[in-house]
Amino acid sequence: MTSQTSSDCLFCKIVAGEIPGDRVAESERSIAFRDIKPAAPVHVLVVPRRHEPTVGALAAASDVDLADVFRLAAQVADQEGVPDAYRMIVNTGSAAGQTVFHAHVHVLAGVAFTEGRM
Ligand code: D5M
Repeated sequence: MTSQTSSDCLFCKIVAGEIPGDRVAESERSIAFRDIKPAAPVHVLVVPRRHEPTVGALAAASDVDLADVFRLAAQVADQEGVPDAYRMIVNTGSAAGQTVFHAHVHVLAGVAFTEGRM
């Protein structure tokens, strides 16, 4: 099911085209757009069209939508010319830095990832 939305959700509004997003890729189930506050030269958010508050909730709700988000994220890395030099980040919960409660994966590239694993 891909039609679930939340009327007060920012990313649902970008999915619906009600507010602008700098889209770089999309699939039947997911869209990818540039982060409005980029933390790296490449900083794209990949979100399911379906509204779920976290990636964990998405995983519990739909294997297909979860897989599609990660497939599109890898496609974005290819398109951006960094197929083997990118990082995916998922924040879950405000204590971990999540600010938008619609599942999303950050795709980051273009910086030297020299600091350990976090
Ligand atoms: O990441 C949420 C991210 O969403 C954060 O990096 C800013 C970004 N953001 C917020 N509003 C917009 C719009 N309108 N377009 C594009 N990107 C946006 P989190 O993991 O929840 O901290």
